[in-house]
Amino acid sequence: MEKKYKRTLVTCALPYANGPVHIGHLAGVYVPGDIYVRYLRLKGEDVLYVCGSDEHGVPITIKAKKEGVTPQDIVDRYHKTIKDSFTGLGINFDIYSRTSSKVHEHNAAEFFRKLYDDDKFITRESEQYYDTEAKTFLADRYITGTCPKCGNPNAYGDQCEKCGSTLSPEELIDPKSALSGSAPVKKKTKHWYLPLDKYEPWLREWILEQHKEWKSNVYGQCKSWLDGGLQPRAVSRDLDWGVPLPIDGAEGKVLYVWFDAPIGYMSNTQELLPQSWEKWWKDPETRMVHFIGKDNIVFHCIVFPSMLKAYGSYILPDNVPANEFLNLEGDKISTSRNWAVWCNEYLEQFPGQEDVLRYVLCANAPETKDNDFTWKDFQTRNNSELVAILGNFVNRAVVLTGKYFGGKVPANLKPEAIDKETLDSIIPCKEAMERYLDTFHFREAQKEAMNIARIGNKYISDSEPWKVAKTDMDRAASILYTCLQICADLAIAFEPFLPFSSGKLRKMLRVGIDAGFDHRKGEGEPTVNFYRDGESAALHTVAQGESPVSDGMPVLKWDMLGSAEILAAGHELGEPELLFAKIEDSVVDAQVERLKSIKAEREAAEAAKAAAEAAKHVEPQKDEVTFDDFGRMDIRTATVLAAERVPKTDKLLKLTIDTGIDQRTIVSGIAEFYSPEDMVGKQICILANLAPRVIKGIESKGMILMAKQGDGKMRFITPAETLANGAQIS
Ligand code: B3M
Ligand code: ZN
Repeated sequence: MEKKYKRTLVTCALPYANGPVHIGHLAGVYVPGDIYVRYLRLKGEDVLYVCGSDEHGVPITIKAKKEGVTPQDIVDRYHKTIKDSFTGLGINFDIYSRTSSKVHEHNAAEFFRKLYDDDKFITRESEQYYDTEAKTFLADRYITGTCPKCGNPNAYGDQCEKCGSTLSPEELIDPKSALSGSAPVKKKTKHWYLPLDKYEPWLREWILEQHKEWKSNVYGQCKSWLDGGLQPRAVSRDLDWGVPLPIDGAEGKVLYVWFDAPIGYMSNTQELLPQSWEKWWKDPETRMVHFIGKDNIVFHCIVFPSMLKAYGSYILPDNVPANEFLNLEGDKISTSRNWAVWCNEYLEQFPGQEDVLRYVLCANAPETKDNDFTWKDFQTRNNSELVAILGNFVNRAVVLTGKYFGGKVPANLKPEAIDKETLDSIIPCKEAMERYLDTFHFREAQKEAMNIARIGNKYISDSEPWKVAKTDMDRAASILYTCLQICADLAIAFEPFLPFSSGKLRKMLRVGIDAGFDHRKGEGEPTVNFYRDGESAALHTVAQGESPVSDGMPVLKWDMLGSAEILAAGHELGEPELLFAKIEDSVVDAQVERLKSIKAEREAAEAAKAAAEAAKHVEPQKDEVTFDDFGRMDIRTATVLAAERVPKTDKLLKLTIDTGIDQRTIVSGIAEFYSPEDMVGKQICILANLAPRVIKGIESKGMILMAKQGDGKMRFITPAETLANGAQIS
């Protein structure tokens, strides 16, 4: 029997305040977190929902350096951008604070100090990379180099963004300082370490035995970390931006950002509830759930719990439903490459369509594996699901009620079996939604909510009240009475997913919503119910004990979903309005064009950088040859007719070419630079009278002339204009 908790504390990963949030952050962390909180509140549970900006860490100092401003300037700018984005998308935290706050600095220092006084750390002298030009030690993120796992030349000392590997600076190939670009040197420095290895037996028991219910991607990553053997982890850094170590002999050192950031969840809680925060962090009747991305699993399942265990008296996370990564148009989202849909830009370009993005990101959420966002899918889901099913059904039900029954819920004058069968068929959808939402399967839960709209749409299309009304108004009354019950079901079912549209729907139905306890009021027992009035998304609180019904507006609760009657006959409706608008091709084409130009600009910049790089390494000239030596080489133009990879090789292409003299086969080592599709139809230059050779069992007659520059890439040579095949090159 699952333990029943008094309250739930939900945290969302603190976004680094070094840039705006993008759709990958939303899909991975913030939309799922918001859906879950709204659902729990709808069920009347007491939930606290906290987040804030993660304002330390090296990416911020790197950006500040690049822009010639202070780290505080950077975090002030992006803290506001991020906070506004969450508000704009209906991600309604009880508090969204920041780790540069005084409360947090005190908290993080105190947390460290207690572990220090309790002898929970070990110290180590280590050789750290030091930049002799910038005269500073280099934290992991300040070191870039080639990833040993995937060859990404721009990997960081702690992580490769391309393949997601966690790295250490020593693993990087050809490490460089991100400050001066120089090759760093090793220098002795002392740091404090949390001996994670000492917590391994306890972590094995706590995670692998007591939390088998965690998502497989989370459980699996924890298991592989534990099976790999935990190492002591440094909790201090040689940096001047962060929480200074509160001990003597640590001048110039700050807390490692991943030590201080999770304590930020606690600081957020304390800032909001200075008197009662401890019941959220120390009372075993509180359940804590962390919403994060997969690259944060080790910090939330291994490091932070070990810190809490070492400190003592704190609760531990009950679940950490981490999502995988979202890609954009088939490519990894990347802040540095501006390959992203930025939330703040979306809100500017798609006013009133916040829910469309929430819906599409939930529908494509990378819950068990990386997934992809495309603008075409965004348009299709909006037009064929939100507009054509949900919006269309609600609009027909409300407009027809206005037309035939003066905008009031008609009496159920002439019911038929199909009416009750239809309403009863919503109950399995509700039950499925509960199973999915309770286990953090939000994609499937949202599909079930849309199935309720499908049920309504089918019922109204089959029942045709607009025709029945011509001959049997009592039957039309029962049909629309049934439709309006389904509309109320939809206002409940979609509240967690589409808060803006559900608000609009409630305005049309003139109903409120029980969204649980509101901790934004701060201390003491919060107001029990609040609801959104028809006119705004502002939350009204109804004093405790007062009837939750106000102005005749019934208040919806989760357990009313699937009831036989939610809206009584005679209940007055508000004005109909369209919930969603069709998105035209031109709108998404413009977004796709934006990404294409970003990609083109980046590729041009990378090519220019590669060429500049290449220009630095020109191979010395070979030994002299005579004119006669050259005269014996027969160099011709030729065209590639067909191309294929040579099986079991990475580098070879088999090309069928037209030399103007004949058609022949050449095997060439260019497969790592060109695909077969790249080569077909291209005019190339060949050394035609090279003695034939058998390569991997294929007779190769001749050789393609290729240019190789300093970046190591090979490029074939093609005439400035298309020539006849067989043209002699001399
Ligand atoms: N700032 C987010 C990231 O790794 C990181 C989360 C901290 S949660 C305590 O992108
Ligand atoms: Zn890599």
